[in-house]
Amino acid sequence: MFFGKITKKKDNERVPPNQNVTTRWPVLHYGNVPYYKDLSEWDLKIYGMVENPATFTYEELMALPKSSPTNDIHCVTGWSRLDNAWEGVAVKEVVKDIGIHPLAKYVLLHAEEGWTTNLPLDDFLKETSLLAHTHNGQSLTPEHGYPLRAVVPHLYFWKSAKWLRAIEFLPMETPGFWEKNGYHMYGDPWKEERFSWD
Ligand SMILES: Nc1nc2c(c(=O)[nH]1)N[C@H]1C(S)=C(S)[C@@H](COP(=O)(O)O)O[C@H]1N2
Ligand SMILES: [Mo]
Repeated sequence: MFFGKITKKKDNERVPPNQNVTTRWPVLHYGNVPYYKDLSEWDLKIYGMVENPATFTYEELMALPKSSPTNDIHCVTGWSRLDNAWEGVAVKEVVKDIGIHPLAKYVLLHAEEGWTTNLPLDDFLKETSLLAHTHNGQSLTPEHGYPLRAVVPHLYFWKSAKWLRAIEFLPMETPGFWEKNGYHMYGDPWKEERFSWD
């Protein structure tokens, strides 16, 4: 595990409790990094409680209106990284024509190799939720989620699935990979919702 240069927690409003600011960008995940040579083999599926299930090619996603938010990320292991400039497509744009069923209340994000994470629908649909392909002007590296990762900055960073391949809309909350292994179902860094017993 590599945390880079860690500076002492800043006593200001941007850093949640018991987080340390790093200027490096640690790589953290379970499982293998996928290496894509050819994005014609890649797609993003949207399914579950929706009227119009969809499969996007990379090109189709890139044709949607672009967003370039800057935000802070907070990993449950204790590092925070401030002022990340992302480029991608806002979740709101991606789901615009999907026809989300009124009884859909949660989403499960599916990544490569069956890795998953869950979050409430309203959190996923927040203005700030993004599907990102670029970080600080550089295409995401394979280690950080190339070609596409979720960025849900108001929750701990494990909810920001790297190598995103599908979005499933659900009526009930279904724990994802880390949530099944004791991480919190919601994961608010400001309330330190790290583990399910917190
Ligand atoms: N597909 C996938 N996405 C994942 C993970 C993972 O194991 N697999 N780990 C999460 C965790 S715990 C963190 S802290 C961030 C780390 O992202 P980074 O490696 O780009 O810093 O990715 C999240 N997204
Ligand atoms: Mo994490």
